[in-house]
Amino acid sequence: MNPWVPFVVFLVIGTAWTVAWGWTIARAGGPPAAYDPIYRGGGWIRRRLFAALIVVLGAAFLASLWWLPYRGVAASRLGAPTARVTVTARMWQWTLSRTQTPAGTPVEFDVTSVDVNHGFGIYGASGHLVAQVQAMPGYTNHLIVRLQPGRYVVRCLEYCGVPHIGMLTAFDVK
Ligand SMILES: [Cu+2]
Repeated sequence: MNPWVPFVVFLVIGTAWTVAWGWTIARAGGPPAAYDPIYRGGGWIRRRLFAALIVVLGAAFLASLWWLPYRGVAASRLGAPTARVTVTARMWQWTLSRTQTPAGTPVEFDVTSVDVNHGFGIYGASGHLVAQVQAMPGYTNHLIVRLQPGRYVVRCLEYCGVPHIGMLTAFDVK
């Protein structure tokens, strides 16, 4: 997308919004109105809008559980992992227990760190981020993914020092 498009959209909407507010404020002259009648009328609408918001957000929350990357959710969606890769992060390198994983089947990455927080990011051949999880000291995060054949690059997604940019490795999916 052309980067000017969101800028122009923001500018047009922001200008319209500002003009609308300015126009409303300019028209709102005279003595202050009594608060109670306004609150009684508006409160009725607010309570119903709030209830509707709770219903919509609750439904969105429940629907989004399906996409959560947590181990149980991912395993129920993709199936039980058939391969496991232990991933250990340290400043400033990755150690993978294997550098080749099977294609088209769920693979579990057990990710931890021995020093500081790192971000385990798997990038596909076209350079886009496929999956990611935090690499945390004293804790193991589980990432279950099903990958297509190809070479994948692992980059650190959490700034962990000056050599952070060079903290990468790769593995093959066959
Ligand atoms: Cu890093």
